[in-house]
Amino acid sequence: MHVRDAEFVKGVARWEQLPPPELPEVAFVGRSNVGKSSLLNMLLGRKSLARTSRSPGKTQQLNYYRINGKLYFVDLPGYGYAKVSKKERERWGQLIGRYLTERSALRLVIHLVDSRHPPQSHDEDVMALMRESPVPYLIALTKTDKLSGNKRGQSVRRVEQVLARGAMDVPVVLTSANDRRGYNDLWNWIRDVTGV
Ligand SMILES: Nc1nc2c(ncn2[C@@H]2O[C@H](COP(=O)(O)OP(=O)(O)O)[C@@H](O)[C@H]2O)c(=O)[nH]1
Ligand SMILES: [Mg+2]
Repeated sequence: MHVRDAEFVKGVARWEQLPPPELPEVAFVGRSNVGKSSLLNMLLGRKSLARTSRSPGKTQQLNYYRINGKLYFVDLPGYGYAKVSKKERERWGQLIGRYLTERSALRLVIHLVDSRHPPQSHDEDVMALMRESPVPYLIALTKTDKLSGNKRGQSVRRVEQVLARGAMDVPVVLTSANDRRGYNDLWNWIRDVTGV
């Protein structure tokens, strides 16, 4: 995929601030430190786009990036910040929960899970939400360059087992921002669901 243009558009902290649903949206969600910024930059062929928005408090916002004028990448606030108060976490849950299940422009949710660890309780929360959502959903295992071939297979099976408990049949894609693993798979999914 040739990314000619990738620009930060806005940060959204409340439902009313969402842009008009005129472009297809692909959302990225995952615990802080899972490698979300790195994976976004890998997909966009940029060094640091996913860090360049300067709006204050951006970690608690949905950050919209317009790609080639044709689709939005939506970087959801990383959950699992120890510093966020319970009240903020609840607000996070409400906005994100509603976004993931009700947003009409949303075509695909990419949930990042660290390949080195079993899914955490917050990961299972996202899976449970997506079980109730009509939106196509896939799991991207991150940082797979840190694992041997065997361990990569184990990591996929571990996630599949958790998904199977919820009777969920969801694609699991191995990715790495370091060696660009998963680049073609992810773009193929994105192209399929958005038609770009
Ligand atoms: N080995 C390896 N490290 C990674 C990879 N992706 C991210 N990291 C490292 O993980 C840490 C968190 O990455 P970042 O993209 O900022 O995560 P975010 O908090 O989810 O946005 C940084 O130290 C990155 O260098 C990867 O694919 N492989
Ligand atoms: Mg980040």
